[in-house]
Amino acid sequence: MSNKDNHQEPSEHVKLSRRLFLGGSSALLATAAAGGGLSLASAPALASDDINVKPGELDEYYGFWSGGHQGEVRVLGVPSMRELMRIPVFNVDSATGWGITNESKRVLGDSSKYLNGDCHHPHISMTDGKYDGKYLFINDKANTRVARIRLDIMKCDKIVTIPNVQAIHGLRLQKVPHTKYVFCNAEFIIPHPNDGTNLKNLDTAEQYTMFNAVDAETMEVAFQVMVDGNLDNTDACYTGKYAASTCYNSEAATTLGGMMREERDWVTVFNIPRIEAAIKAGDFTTLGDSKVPVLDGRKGSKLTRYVPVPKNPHGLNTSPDGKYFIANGKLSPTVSMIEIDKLDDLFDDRFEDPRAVIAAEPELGLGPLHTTFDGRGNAYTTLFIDSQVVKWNMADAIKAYNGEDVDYIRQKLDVQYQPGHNHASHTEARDADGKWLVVLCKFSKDRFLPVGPLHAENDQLVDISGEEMKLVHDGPTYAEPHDCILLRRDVLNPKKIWERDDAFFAETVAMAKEDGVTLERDNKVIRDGNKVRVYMTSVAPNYGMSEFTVKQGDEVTVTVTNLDMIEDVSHGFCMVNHGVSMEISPQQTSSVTFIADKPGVHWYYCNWFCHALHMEMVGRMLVEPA
Ligand code: RUQ
Ligand code: CUA
Ligand code: CA
Repeated sequence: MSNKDNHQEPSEHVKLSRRLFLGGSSALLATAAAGGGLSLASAPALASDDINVKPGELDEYYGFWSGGHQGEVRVLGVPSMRELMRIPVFNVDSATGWGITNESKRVLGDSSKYLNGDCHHPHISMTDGKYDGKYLFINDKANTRVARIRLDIMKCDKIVTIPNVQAIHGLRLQKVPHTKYVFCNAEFIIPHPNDGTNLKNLDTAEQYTMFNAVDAETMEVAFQVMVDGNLDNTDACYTGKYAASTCYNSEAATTLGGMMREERDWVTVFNIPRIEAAIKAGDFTTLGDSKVPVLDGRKGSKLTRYVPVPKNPHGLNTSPDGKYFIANGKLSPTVSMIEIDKLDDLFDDRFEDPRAVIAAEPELGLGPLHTTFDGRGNAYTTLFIDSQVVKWNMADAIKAYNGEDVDYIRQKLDVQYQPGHNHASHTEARDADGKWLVVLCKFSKDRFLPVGPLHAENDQLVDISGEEMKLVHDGPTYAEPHDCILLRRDVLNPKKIWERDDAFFAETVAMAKEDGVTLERDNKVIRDGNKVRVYMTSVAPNYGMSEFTVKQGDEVTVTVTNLDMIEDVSHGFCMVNHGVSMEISPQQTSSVTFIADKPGVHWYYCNWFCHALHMEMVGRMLVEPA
């Protein structure tokens, strides 16, 4: 690892506590296994007592996993860690036809030309600081997008490309009073304008990146704020007033060495009410063709403050008690606790030292990346280089920072290996419940059967309900779930069959209406020049139409409406040799458009197993030669 060579030397405290702990914790486990020593038997029941979710039983939590550069979102049950569903977003999905159907292409909009994505941070909409289960939002670093998933149907319903910036990385939601804004960081500093005109004099060109806010309901970009340095991860507070982002490239460098030059970078704090007031007052500009208000939050602005923290910080996490923004040091063995109560003062012009908002800066170990919480005053930080999760106590860290002789480290747990994010149940909400911790390890090496040079990630499940963290499960996952979020199952009540008036396919329904077609009844072919629209129903194991005829070169749109009312009876539509396939679940309408470029007979078939006669659910498209 390149940053292994460059990290700061750990202090004696870190080295010592790690050594002691490694020895200590294995001894502890051995005695516990032997039934002796520290009595775990008398402790309250651990969450892991019911990790075995038996056949037919349901999990206690939904887990939403980012699919990383695979581009999708996955739904897992926790604690079983069984994968329940995949929600395609920034990828193309052969099974559901995401990226192929007209309904998905409408959501993807102009960006449907991209076949890749890189999503990291799934977050659930909130009301009054608690998950409301309405939407899940996720970033696409690869093509600078933000997507929204409707959790009632578990489909992506909106995607927006953020203008004027490159690479949306950190993404978090306003928590209070509700998720009005999706805050998202553009990571890379680019010249403005970025049209090639200043390539010859980049050194003197104006260059910056921006903090962005997307309106969670309309999914339009509400504002962009120029900053000094770059932007990595972000989070919002529980007052609705502030968001904070880490910056690892305060140097505004373009090389690895340059980005590690300074001992300190910073956390940029954004004052949301001041930003809104500035927009109201017309105190903004726009860039290029975009109408989005762009505000200047660079140093000296009243919209932002820059709090110096050590070195190349990465994760930014708000503690569920609402008290701290925690910036994770990455190249420093520390995390920096920023006291949110002091931020009003920080924005007062008379406030002199921005470092005075630091409540503590505990040393935790090597490569702290992300922190999560149990709602009982403890924090859990991943140590990438040490391959550990460290449990530490926030109040004790503050005491130690103020000179008291207390050990704030509670436990260090080896994980396998090199953890990035970790995430505890309900940890981003006021009701963090401290039961489960998912540790998303980047490397799995020897933990699974070898499957070639490309290895699975390893998402480990840790029971944190007791005093001691307890590793209970190894979960191989495909590239690369940076992050996940756990939601108690009672918060969600997804639909089991579609409603006919669902907005997801409303546009298709409207187009059928224009053709005089009632989707719930009609099987019809409508010719409109060389455009042919084929409308058919499906009821297991039949399509409403077993044959239709078009001419070579026609643009054919097939719209299928599944009239089945029975839960779980999904049909598919696959036109052989045409790259066409899609899902049509009960009461859903799906459509797909393709060119009938080959004369002859072409079978179509149902590709979701729906009935004993599923194989017989077929039809033929006859294409007359031009
Ligand atoms: S951030 S660990 Cu997007 Cu850490 Cu991936
Ligand atoms: Cu319908 Cu298989
Ligand atoms: Ca730096």
